[in-house]
Amino acid sequence: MKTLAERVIACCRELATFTEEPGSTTRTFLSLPMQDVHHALRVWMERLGMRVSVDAAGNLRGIRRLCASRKNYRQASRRLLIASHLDTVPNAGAFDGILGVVLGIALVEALADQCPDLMLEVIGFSEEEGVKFGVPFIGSRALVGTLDHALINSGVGHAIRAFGLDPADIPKARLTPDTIGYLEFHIEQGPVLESLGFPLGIVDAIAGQSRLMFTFTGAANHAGTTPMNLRRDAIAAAAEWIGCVEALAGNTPGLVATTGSISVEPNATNVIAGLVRATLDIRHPLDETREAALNQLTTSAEQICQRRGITLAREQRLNQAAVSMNPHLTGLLTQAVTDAGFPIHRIISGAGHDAMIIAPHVPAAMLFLRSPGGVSHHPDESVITEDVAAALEVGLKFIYLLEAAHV
Ligand code: HGY
Ligand code: MN
Ligand code: MN
Repeated sequence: MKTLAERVIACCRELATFTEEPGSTTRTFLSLPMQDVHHALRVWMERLGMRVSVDAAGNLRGIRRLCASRKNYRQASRRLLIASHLDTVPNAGAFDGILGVVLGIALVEALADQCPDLMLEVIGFSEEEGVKFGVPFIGSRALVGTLDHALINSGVGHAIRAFGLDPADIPKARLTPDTIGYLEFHIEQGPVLESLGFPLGIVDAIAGQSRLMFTFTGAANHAGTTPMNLRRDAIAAAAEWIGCVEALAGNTPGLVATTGSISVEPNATNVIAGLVRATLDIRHPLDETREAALNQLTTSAEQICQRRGITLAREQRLNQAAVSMNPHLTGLLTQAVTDAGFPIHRIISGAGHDAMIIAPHVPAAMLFLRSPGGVSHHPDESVITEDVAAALEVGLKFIYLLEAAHV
């Protein structure tokens, strides 16, 4: 299994070179480098006898239906999805998302001429991070029918057509009734497994998250002639609010809140800023805590703006509830980890994943691999070969436990 694990890592690292930004890894929704990723994975999947397609949301889909070694092998009547995302954040690492897709294909190869009575479908989702349009989970939402028309009629539809696909076909991407389970392998993207010295973690739930844009509109003016008490400085207002964001999250156990992007107009040294757009990404395992914190930060922004004569606008871009993984499937995954001889650690994911979109519709389970240095969304993101081999071993055991279980 170690050789296959080495090939998985080498494949992820090669795919990381398919990028919009030479010298770093940036691959957004249906960008040109995504064509290269599709081609590379299609070659591998077709060599394994998988039937490969790209659905209208740009998801790459490979199905293993038949089994060469069993001539009278009837087509499996139950389908297991093994999936994750192919897009990345800007200046990303080589494993976030893509590792889960490549591991799915490697599992099909590891099965070789074995014939579990399960159809395996490996899916590489087209968009999970939400970088290009500020809206995440476009690929997986197509499977559960929550891609709204406003989104499709916006730039998303244009990008789909530019990729050679037809948005009118998106309904054909929906989950099929024979789907009995969803399994997502993913790097932990945090320090917990490394701190324990464990290769793998079993996800119990994925924290809920809200993503918003706050716009602070003041008055641009001359930096040299405008007295301090006569200013409506948008940067000063946003900066005061961002301090509140950090303070609230620092004082609320389990809450994380981030302003990851900020833009300024007119953005000149000698001009008082007239407008600031600041994003907010806020997450917590409990929805009521996240929502209460978001309300408190909205009130803080309103109070700061009123005092400073600034106009505030707030645009919600994502309001994703926390999602628990399926207890039965997670139990099988736990059994598979135990049978493979690895320690068990149950974990809540602070990062969002496609599994949270699929889980309300299909029993879903997630297996984390250790993130050395706890680093992710960064070029230093990595995995350990032995952990990848462990994930493959667990994946094979999980497939047979699922086949045997009455789901
Ligand atoms: O941002 C996240 O939670 C994930 O990396 N998409
Ligand atoms: Mn990510
Ligand atoms: Mn991810």
